[in-house]
Amino acid sequence: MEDTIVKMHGEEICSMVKRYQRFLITTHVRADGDGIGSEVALYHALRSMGKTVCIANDSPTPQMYQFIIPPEGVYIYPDSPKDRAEVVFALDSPTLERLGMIQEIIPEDAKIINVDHHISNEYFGAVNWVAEDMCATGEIVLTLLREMDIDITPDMATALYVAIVTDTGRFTHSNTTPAALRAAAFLIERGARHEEISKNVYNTNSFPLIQLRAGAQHGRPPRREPDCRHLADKRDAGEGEDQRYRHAGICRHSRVNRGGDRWGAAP
Ligand SMILES: [Mn+2]
Repeated sequence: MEDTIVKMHGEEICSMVKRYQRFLITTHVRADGDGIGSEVALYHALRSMGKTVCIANDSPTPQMYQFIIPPEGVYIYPDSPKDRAEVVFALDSPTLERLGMIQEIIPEDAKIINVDHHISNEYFGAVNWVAEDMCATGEIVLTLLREMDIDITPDMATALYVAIVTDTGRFTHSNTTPAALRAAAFLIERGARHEEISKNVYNTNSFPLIQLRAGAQHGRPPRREPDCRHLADKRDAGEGEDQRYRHAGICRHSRVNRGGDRWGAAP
């Protein structure tokens, strides 16, 4: 992304952050690694600036991402913060509707800052930083924090690494750009705990998922749909057995992820 565009967005958001005190951060329904990682990094950054900030989401945090959730926790609808937010950061969400029930708790007079990399983004914010060339919203948030001269701590770096590693499919999707790899390298320099990420996000399987994988190896159809919300947006995929395997990440095929469309190249 061109330096002038980065500067323009950086300055615009920076001046909003300076002007206001109370912030709410949210992401799309069935939050994924990019949405949650981006939220958590921005949360730590705003707190380091002395802001009042909370995260509120439509859907529960999948177990695999719990390890990056700050000790203060996140609100899951209908739980919602008492403080009225002046500014709402909507992260990784192409439309307002994709925020789900969180739309209900956004104060009418709140300014929305829309930060996203989906090609389908509807520019619904008062400020919109939509960068389709970035591999993940986490890459945009990292660029923003660097523009704002935030000292990137190991907690922020870990959250942003989760965002990038999950949205690039562990650096295998077509959005694994040189910039994505540079961002990942920078985050490890800043203390991203990548071994902890691998353990939590990729090497800890739920029992139903293990059963499903075992069944797939022996050519047996899955008996019931596993809870694999974290792996794909089911609304983007069709129905049927193949899809259920696919949700579990079992199918081997080249994946395209342009703006989060991770099943674009499915056979
Ligand atoms: Mn994303």
